[in-house]
Amino acid sequence: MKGSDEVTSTSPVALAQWGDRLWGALMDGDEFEAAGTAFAALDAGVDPETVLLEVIAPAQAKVGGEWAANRISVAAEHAATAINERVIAALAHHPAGQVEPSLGRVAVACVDGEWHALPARLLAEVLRLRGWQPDFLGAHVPTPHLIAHLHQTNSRAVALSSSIPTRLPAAHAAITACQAIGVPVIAGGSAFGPDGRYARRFGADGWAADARGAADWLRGATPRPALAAHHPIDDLPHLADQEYTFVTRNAPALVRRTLQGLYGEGEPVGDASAERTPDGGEDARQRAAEDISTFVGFLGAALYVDDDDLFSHHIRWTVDILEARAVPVTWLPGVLDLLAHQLNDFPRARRVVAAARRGLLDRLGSSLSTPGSQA
Ligand code: B12
Repeated sequence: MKGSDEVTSTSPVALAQWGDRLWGALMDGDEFEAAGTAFAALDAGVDPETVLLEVIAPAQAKVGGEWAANRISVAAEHAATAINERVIAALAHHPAGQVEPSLGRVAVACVDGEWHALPARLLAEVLRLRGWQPDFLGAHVPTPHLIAHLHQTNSRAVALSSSIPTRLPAAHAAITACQAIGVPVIAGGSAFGPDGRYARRFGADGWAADARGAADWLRGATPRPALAAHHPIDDLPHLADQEYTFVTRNAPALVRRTLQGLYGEGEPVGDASAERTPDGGEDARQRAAEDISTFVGFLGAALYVDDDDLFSHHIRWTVDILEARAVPVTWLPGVLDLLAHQLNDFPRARRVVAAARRGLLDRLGSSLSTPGSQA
C-alpha cells in the first residue's frame, strides 16, 4: 500500500489526490488499497460525507465515463463498482462514521426496474451521517413492496432514486402510490433530468441534485395529505392521446419490424434500404436488435414525459458509444425512418423521432439523408 504523507488537507486539490489514489486502486482491482485510501482520508481529517460525495462518487462517475469512452471493459466497470460498494460499507463501520439516529426513519429505494443501487446507497449513507435511520431497500423495488414497507415502518419520507430515464413511468407510479398513503416523496438521480424537471412534472414533493440537497430537504419534510384517486393523466394530460400506451404495448412488434426492414426481410417497411444494414453478421444483428429495443424504450419514455430531447439525447449517447468502439453508425438514420414509418398515425411519436433524426443528420452529415423519409 502507498503511504498518505503526500495528501494531508481537505482542499479540492487534496480531494482530487485522494480520488486519484482511489482510482488507481479501482483499476488495480485492489479492494484493500481502495478501503485503505478512504480510511487514510478520514485519518487526514476529511469528514465521511466528503469522502462519500467528493472522493467515491466522482470515482464512480469516472468509471462510467471511462466505460463509455471504451477505455475500460464492462468487467472492469463491474469490478470497480463492486469495490466501491465495499468501500462505502467499510466507511459505515468505521468509528468516524458512527452517528446516533435521532431524526426518524426514511425509506431509500430504487424504482422498479432500476438497477443503479450505488447512487441510492451513497444517499442512504449520507442520511445516516446526518442523523436519519435510512432503510436502504436497494435496487429494483416493486412499488407494492415499497408501499407494504411504508405501512410497516412509519417512515417519515421516501427517497426514490432512478438513473435510467426508461424507468420514469415506473417512478411516477411509485411517487403517486406513496403519496396516496400520505408519505412525502423526494425524487432524485439522473433519470429525473439535471434540473429535476420530471420529478416536478410527476408531482414529487421534492427533488435534489445530490445527497446533500436531499438531506437538507428532508429536515423540513412533514407528512402530506393523502392523495385521493390520482392517475398519471392528471399530471400528464398529453397521455390522453394513447401514444405512450401504443408504443409500449407494441414495442416487440416495432422492434421486430424495424430489424426486418433494416435487413430487407419480410414485408417492405418504408423506404429505408438494406444497404444501411450494420456489418458483422449475426453478432451485429443481435446488437442492432438490442439497440433498437432500447430506442423504443426511450421513445416510450419521451412520449410519457412529452420531451423530444429525452429521445434525442439517447440517440446522441448511442452514437458516442458506438463511435468509441469504431462501430459504424450510418445505419442509424434508417432505423429512425423505419420507426417513423410505423408510427404514421401517431403525430407526437413522429415529432419525437423527427427531432432525433435531425440531430443525428446534423452530426453525421447531410449526405446520410434518406430520400423519401417519413420522419
Ligand atoms: C455502475 C453502473 C451500472 C451498474 C449499477 C450497479 C450498482 N450497484 O449500482 C449496472 C451494471 C447494473 C448498470 C446497468 C446499466 N447501466 Co449503468 N451505469 C453505472 C455507472 C458507471 C455508475 C452509476 C453510479 O453509481 N454513479 C455514481 C453516482 C454518484 O451517481 P449520481 O447519479 O451522480 O448520484 C448522485 C445523484 O444522482 C443523487 N441521487 C441519486 N439518487 C437519488 C435519490 C434522491 C431521492 C435524491 C434526492 C438524490 C439522488 O445523489 C447521488 C449522490 O450525490 C453509470 C455512469 C455514471 N456516470 O453515473 C452508468 C450509467 C448510469 N448506466 C448506463 C446504462 C445505459 C446502463 C444500462 C442500460 C446498460 C445496459 N446496456 O444494460 C443498464 C441499465 C440497468 C437498469 N435498468 O437499471 C448509462 C445511462 C445513460 C443514459 N442514457 O441515461 C450510464 C450513464 C453509463 C454511461 N456512461 O453512459 N450500470
